[in-house]
Amino acid sequence: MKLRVDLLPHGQYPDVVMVIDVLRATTTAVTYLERGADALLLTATPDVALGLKLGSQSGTYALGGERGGLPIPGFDFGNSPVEAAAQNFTGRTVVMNTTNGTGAAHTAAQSGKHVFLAALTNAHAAARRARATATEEIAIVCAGTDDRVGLEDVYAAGVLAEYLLAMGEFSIDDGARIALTVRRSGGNPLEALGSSAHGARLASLGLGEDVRFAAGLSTSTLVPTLDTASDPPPGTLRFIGG
Ligand code: 3SL
Ligand code: MG
Repeated sequence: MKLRVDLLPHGQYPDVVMVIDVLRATTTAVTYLERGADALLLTATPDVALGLKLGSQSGTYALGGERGGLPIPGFDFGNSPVEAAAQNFTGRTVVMNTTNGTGAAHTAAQSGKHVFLAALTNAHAAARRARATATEEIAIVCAGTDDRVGLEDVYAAGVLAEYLLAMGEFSIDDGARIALTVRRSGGNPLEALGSSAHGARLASLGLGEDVRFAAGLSTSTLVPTLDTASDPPPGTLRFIGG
């Protein structure tokens, strides 16, 4: 079995792919499902999300997302796991659009056979699911920030790689070796996330509690899973809890 870590999204994914945007999109996605959401629709653009809401009965969709870390005008929520954890989304579908994380999921879904969203909060469950599903390769794809590598995502990829290596034999690529090195030298999750450029930026926006939340290790067993059995609205990917 091959284990590969892409420090930024690119390329083809023939088998299992786990998308990571620890700060904050995939952490928030896990939280929406934890808080009862029926499903998540990750949109290609904010306008797709706003259009869905306009064309639906009030209350069907809750819109969550950000630009520059701040809520998008017309959306109901930002991209905050702390905010999401304080809500109850039972019976609602959450529609998400974020700067990097939702786009990384769209890139992965172009070729990936099985697509999961991973964060530190669901790291052990995501690794277990990937190991149980893969037949050939597990790819861990870091979203990064604006086409630049993010320390927080590479650190989380290293955590996932550690879990996977404890579950069986893998041949690993250089990306996985880099992620493991970052994990082993990066301190604890809060130190790693807090010292990243994006962690510092969120703290400067008064969103340091989100960084703390995102550093929680394996606190959830929910693994957002791309639903390939149903046809989602155009321009969206549908993830359900698994
Ligand atoms: O880039 C993204 O998709 C976001 O997760 C960034 S932020 O942490 O919400 O600013
Ligand atoms: Mg990020």
